[in-house]
Amino acid sequence: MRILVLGGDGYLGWPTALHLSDCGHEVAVADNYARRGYDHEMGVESLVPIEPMQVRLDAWREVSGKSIKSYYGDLVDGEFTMAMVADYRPDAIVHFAEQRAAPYSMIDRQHAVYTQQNNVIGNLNVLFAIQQVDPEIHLVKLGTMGEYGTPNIDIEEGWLEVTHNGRTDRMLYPKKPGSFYHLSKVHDSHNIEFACRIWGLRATDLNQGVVYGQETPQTSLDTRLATRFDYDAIFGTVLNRFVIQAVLGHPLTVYGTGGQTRGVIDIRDTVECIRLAAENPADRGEFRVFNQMTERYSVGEIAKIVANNYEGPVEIEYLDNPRVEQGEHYYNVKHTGLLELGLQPHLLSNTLIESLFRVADKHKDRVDVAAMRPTVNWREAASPLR
Ligand code: NAD
Ligand code: USQ
Repeated sequence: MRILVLGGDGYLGWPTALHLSDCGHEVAVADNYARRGYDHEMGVESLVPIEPMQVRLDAWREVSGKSIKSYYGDLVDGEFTMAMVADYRPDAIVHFAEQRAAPYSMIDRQHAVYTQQNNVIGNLNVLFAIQQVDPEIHLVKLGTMGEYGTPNIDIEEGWLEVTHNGRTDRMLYPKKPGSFYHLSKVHDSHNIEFACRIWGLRATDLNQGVVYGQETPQTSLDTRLATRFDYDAIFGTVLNRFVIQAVLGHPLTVYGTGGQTRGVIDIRDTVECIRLAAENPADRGEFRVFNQMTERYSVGEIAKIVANNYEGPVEIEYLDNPRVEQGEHYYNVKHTGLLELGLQPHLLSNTLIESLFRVADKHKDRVDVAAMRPTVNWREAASPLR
């Protein structure tokens, strides 16, 4: 298949492009390198050094003998998006290219507005490009488990059968997201479902949980193929952060009681889920939703797993939660769709955590310690940046 990976320079987009290429697909990546720009804005860098796109592509050609095409541009520019889709003519578009950090979207008005404009308009431009270039193209869109929030009922895969006053309908599952970023994903989901309904597009919305890990079989073939590894309080995700904190001998920063529970997934499963979704497309007119997570843990449990697996002493610090989220809640998620397509999950294991400790230890001198502490508070309209 010909697959266009939007956001192909990112933490997940780059290893996905390599995995798809390794599996024999024709792959192109597109990016505007906004993520590298947020690093400059925040004054931090990926813990693991990452190469410019051209070096990455040359290294992949050298190592695998396979070429990946690259487009440089901003999805918010509708003409660029349309021209790229018309030029590449993919069978599937995998869409990772959004501002993805909840804390970044909660810094102040400008960051909230940027996040929603970038994400919602970029996604709309992708929908229009598919409709105009070829409605057969399958859109595989990265959503998030955080779209649902933590409702006091079971979470289904995207849809809910509702009986109200004696009548029944199949409705999009009601959403209760926890940041302006997570809200942008809800808006995207509604726009995609609408496009499937009116234009007969085919789309898969992957509501992914928090990703952990840094290496995939392809990225570990050569240091030039490494993907980014964020640890700062804005872009770093919880398990990755805890691993680095343990290695530095810093306390693990659990927000609130640590009772908040999330779905999680290994980066090696992320790339495989994308392959499975792309190779098994949704039907024309179908808005298909999968909950892309393999296990659930509370934040407190994640901290204990990391602490118990580290060779040295680890302290856990319970901070006032800078976010507004439920500390204790019901959480029961259906996530069978990808398993039915053949996913064989890598569950959180000692081996994985050991490999993460190794990666963190190798690069620990690159850590900007001040960037570890949370600076963005959900209750304030504008928290000062460091
Ligand atoms: P990332 O920030 O590392 O990668 C996103 C990439 O998209 C970046 O390279 C960025 O430059 C690019 N991009 C952003 N806006 C763009 C635009 N307008 N035009 C072109 N390129 C643009 O993020 P990631 O961690 O790889 O996440 C990828 C996707 O997966 C996101 O949509 C995110 O919401 C979703 N997701 C991530 C996680 C996680 O834990 N990392 C979990 C669930 C869902
Ligand atoms: N948390 C801590 N301590 C920390 C960092 C985080 O206790 O040092 C807690 C947060 O309060 C939250 C949980 O850990 O309850 C997860 O936080 P996170 O920063 O790891 O993840 P989140 O903000 O939810 O966002 C990440 C990705 C985002 C993706 C989302 C999946 O950045 O792109 O959409 O995970 S999900 O959480 O399922 O919505």
